[in-house]
Amino acid sequence: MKINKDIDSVDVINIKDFTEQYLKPQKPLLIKGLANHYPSGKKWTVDYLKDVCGNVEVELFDNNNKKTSLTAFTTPDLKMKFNDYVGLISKDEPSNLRMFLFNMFKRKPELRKDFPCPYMFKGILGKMGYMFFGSKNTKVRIHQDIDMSNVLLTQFHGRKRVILISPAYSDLLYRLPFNTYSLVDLDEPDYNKYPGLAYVEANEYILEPGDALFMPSGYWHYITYLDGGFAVSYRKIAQSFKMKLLGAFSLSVYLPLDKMLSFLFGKKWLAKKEQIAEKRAHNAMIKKMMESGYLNVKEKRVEKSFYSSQLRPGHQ
Ligand SMILES: O=C(O)CCC(=O)C(=O)O
Repeated sequence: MKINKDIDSVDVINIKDFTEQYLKPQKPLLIKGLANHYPSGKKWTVDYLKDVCGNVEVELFDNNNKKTSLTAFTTPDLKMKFNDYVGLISKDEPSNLRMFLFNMFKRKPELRKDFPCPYMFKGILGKMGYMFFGSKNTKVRIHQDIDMSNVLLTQFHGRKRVILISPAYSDLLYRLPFNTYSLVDLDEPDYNKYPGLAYVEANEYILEPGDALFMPSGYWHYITYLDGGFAVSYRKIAQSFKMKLLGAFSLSVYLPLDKMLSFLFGKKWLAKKEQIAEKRAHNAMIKKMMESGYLNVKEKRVEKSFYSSQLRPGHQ
């Protein structure tokens, strides 16, 4: 896998340039210090949020819950008062509990005044701001957002490493069918099990407090909390008809179907999905090899050992 650290980054950008150069071509962008242009930039310390939201009951996801590897995270593992949760993750020991996609603005609408939807993301989803919290070393598994919307993730406290990968690599990432996540481990890519990863190109971003990352629709993201911290995301409906349709379909058909089949068949259904993902990755690799001249049409049928042992462009 090739990781590109030379990424597009700006301090300020006007709406026209953002739309023409990033939103329309669906190109990721790091906007340094965006939060500092809003009252939240200075105001939103962890203590301030504890004062405002302390009694709110928040929904938490447990990274150690093995059951969630079978399908998408949609049901929280537990609920807790915000103050208790922050107390827990502020301790020195790591915590596996994450606050994920929590609509804090619904519970505390006054917070929205401090950080309204940034100008470049205004639209019908602009009222929905979601909060994410985690402790140091927390990992957010690699996934695409199920509704396929564009995302603007703004960091307020702590640093975060984000690996972004274009949806063009979905097959080579072994995307599970009926789903928007993959079982590959990007920290320790297993090229024998997942040889397609050798063809994947990713961008790496380090978000500092105040920074915002534009993640175009369908972009895969894998996140590591370098420090304990929190962020807020705003969303904007996908640009293309194809992504809009995929988002609507994923939410209304694929997700319920996958949940039902996971409930009925558990690991057997997961194994079937993995088998389909492997087949798709195999076909995508053949295509890549043919495009680069490694293979001609007659050699189209190759053994897995061939590509796993010989072809690792940009392999780290
Ligand atoms: O920052 C996080 O914890 C996760 C963010 C994320 O996955 C998202 O915005 O879709």
